[in-house]
Amino acid sequence: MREEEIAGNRIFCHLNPQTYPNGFLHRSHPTDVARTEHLTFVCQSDKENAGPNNNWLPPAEARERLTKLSDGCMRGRTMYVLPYMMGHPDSPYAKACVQITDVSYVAVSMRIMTRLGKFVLDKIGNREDFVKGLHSVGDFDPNKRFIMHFPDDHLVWSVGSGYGGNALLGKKCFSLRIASWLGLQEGWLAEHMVIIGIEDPEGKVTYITAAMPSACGKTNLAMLESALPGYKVWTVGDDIAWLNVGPDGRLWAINPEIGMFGVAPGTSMKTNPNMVRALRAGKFYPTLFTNTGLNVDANEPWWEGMDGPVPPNVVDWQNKPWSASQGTKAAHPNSRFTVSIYHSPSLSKEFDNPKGVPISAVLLGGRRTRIIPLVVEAFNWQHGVFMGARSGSETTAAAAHQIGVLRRDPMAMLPFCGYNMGDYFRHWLNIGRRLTHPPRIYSVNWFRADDDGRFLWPGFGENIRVLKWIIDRVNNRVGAKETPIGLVPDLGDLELDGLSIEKTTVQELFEVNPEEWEGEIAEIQKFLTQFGDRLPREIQQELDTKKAWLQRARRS
Ligand code: OXD
Ligand code: MN
Repeated sequence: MREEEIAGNRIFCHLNPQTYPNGFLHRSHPTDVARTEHLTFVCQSDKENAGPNNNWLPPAEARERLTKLSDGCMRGRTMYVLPYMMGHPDSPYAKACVQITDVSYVAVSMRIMTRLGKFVLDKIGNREDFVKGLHSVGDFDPNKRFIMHFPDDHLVWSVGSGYGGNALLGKKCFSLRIASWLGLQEGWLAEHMVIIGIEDPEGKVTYITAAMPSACGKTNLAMLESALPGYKVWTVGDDIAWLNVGPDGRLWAINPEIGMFGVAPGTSMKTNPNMVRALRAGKFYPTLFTNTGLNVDANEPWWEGMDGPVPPNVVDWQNKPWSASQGTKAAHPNSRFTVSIYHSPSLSKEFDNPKGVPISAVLLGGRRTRIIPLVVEAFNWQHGVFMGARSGSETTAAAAHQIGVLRRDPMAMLPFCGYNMGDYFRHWLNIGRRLTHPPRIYSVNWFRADDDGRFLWPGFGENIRVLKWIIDRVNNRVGAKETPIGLVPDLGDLELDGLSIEKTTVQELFEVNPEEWEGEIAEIQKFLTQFGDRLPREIQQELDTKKAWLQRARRS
């Protein structure tokens, strides 16, 4: 099927220019709506270097397969050549790349997401060391879909999918999978993290990063509108952070992207008012809405969780008439917007600083309805790396798999680490040794629920209360209480004024129950054992400390 024929529609449909200036609706092929991890391969020359966390093929065999699938695939189509930089062109941490694609949607999306233009070709000149991306949708056949990475050749080759995470090769494929491998060799980290500055009432801005799996609220956190007077969150990045040890021994972060590719359903004035404003800004770049529903009378995108009543005349993401009584969703659960970060009213003035921003705290989170407290500070860097290694999350619609099951997802990087995660934990430990002023590490969880499945914590703008405690900690303004799993707030230090929350609920948010931790620790051990002798001894030590605590708890 040709690109122009998807769902019998135009590629881009103009939306209402008054309410969504420069806004376009795009509908994808109906089988092509999320990342396909089972078709994503990291073709390291040595299988052990890919690790149990990646699908692997010998590079020569992978190339042969792709060559066959790609033979003639662009015939009769338009080929777009996209030279782009990940990172500000003046940044010592930026990288030059070129992607070719046969899809206009991909070309336009890359224009929004990356610093793209002829200047990159001039920068590359005769050099060979740029990252290469080959992309074609072929005939959209899911049986002929592969996203293959060749870390040694700095090459990504993707066929059969036009979905963002599979096709915008600067994003997951390069800025995480290939970049994490480059980072291992060059001594830096490529992470699935938000970067924000938190301004306190004295005007001091403290920068933090936060790793969370896909569709767990990273973008909402990145653009958070504070519920506490005097506090303000400034957006530097909503998905990817490249972290380097600076000459001053601190950790410095840049966001290599200039756009946001976020989940639409649930986005509203309550959950992310700054995003609602950004989506309607339409200033410099177009804004794309992919697989949302359409409010036909207003010619506006529509999704579940949007403010206001359900409009009377809606078509769903496949352009079929829809009504709420049908019991289906109008917007695909992984429908997305692609929007320039420059449209965000919360954009940090440091966003284009080539040096990046200095990081004082690293948050590691996931969607856990049980066991994991609202916030826990690690005792030290090594303990923090263990917290990241043990992280898990209940799965969402961002990737094609069963939804709502717990999977371990260390540092939210399981689908994105371009090499063996045992080596990745070791790399984190090594980076920590080079930091003379390391950021503190925190485990966070906005999603703990009671026995009836109701969330205990309100989340969204109220998360500033947790961020306030964290910046108070890193600025040495408050103490903390020790538990066997780390440091938690003295409840008097957690700002709860103006929030209607029961004291018992707050206690429940921080409950550390050894009986529940028994199963958790056993599962973590099972997960980590798969890395065999690549698992650093330090991580096993941390796990053994937890086991010793449980043993003591059992005896008493
Ligand atoms: C994303 C993802 O698109 O993590 O950012 O799936
Ligand atoms: Mn992501």
